[in-house]
Amino acid sequence: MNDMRCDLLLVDVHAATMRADGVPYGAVRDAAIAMRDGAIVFVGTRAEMPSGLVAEQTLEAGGAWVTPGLVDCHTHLVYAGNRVEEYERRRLGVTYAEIAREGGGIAATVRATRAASDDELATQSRPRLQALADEGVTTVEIKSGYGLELHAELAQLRVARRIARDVGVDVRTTLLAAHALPPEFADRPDAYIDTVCMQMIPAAAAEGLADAVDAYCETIGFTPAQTQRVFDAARAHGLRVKLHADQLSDMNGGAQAAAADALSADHLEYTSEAGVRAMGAAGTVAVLLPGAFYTLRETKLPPIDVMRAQRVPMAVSTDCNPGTSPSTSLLLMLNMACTLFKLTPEEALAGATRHAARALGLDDRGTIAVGARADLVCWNIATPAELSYRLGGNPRVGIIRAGRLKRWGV
Ligand code: DI6
Ligand code: FE
Repeated sequence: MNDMRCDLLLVDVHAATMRADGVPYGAVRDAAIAMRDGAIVFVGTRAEMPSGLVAEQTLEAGGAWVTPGLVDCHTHLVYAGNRVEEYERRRLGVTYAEIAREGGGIAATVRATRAASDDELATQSRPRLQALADEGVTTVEIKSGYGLELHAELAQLRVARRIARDVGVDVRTTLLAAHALPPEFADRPDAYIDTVCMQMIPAAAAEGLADAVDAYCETIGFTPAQTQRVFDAARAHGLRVKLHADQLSDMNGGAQAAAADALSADHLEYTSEAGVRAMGAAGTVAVLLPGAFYTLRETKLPPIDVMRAQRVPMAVSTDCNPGTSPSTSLLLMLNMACTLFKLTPEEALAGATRHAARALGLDDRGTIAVGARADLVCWNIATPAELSYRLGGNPRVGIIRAGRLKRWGV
């Protein structure tokens, strides 16, 4: 083998590559990973390492485990204020749907978000993104949906991009203007959807501010027909779609997302077997959000066994939002996905790496493989299952972003 140069060489490490190669976690013990120009150029055992490999910098990881950088593929983390009062009321017996009907819930966050300046929004949201990044998230999706009018929606997307630059993570932004009905359009949902389709989607596309479009299809959200109009407008502007589907009731959302060639359908507690089959056939990723299930004290489990049988890729995400999942810990979500949804620890980790990347349409990350983007996290753990075993705690020791050491140690 000819001489091979690399910028960074990671050794004294065990790799959970998360490649679907039949080995649990795609594990490679005593691995070496070489990176050049932001990408992985070699991964294998240290013994297999090309003999002529010359590294600018060698990092001895002290026997740590390394995984792909984590991907949090469903968040609403740009918002102002919080909903702690609503949380207290819910504990006193008022339901999420009742609060929504009274003009609280999402609408309360919309009022606070509209009232905040861009700087305030960034200042309040940045610590949430930083918390995710501290736990090894290197790619995050952030939705709008708390502006519900053109300028406030676009401001949320701009702030999402800005705080991602500040924190040093990759971001994919999603326009979720069809999240709830704003007060100006009370009782006129179709007129609001007109605005979403004819004003907001075109503007977000023209300014290059959105990578995808999402909608909240639910009895307390929008109907399947309104959702379809949003999907059609997104397609007309060259944007892929995602869907908040079947969270509180079966709206046939899984099947509708599949038919629209959606990147993902998310939540899915009430999705029917037919819906899961449609997703399997279309290759739609199922994004599981155990934080919302837990916070709402849901009892209906998403049809995980059917998803497995239909080979639907299952992602796991925080759904970080002020109402139903005020969490900034993707590792805690892995634990909940295992304990509440009965995923295996390996499925949960694939859900925050390989499958989460796919839920964002990103095929250059989510596994440790030659050619993939060199986003890696080193962990002080003895086995990869420890990442979902713990209820809290952060065993992250190091983060490599695009082939460069971003941080090492606490
Ligand atoms: N995602 C959402 O958009 C809503 N539920 C969920 O899981 C809730 C957002 C909110 O209450 O603010
Ligand atoms: Fe959500």
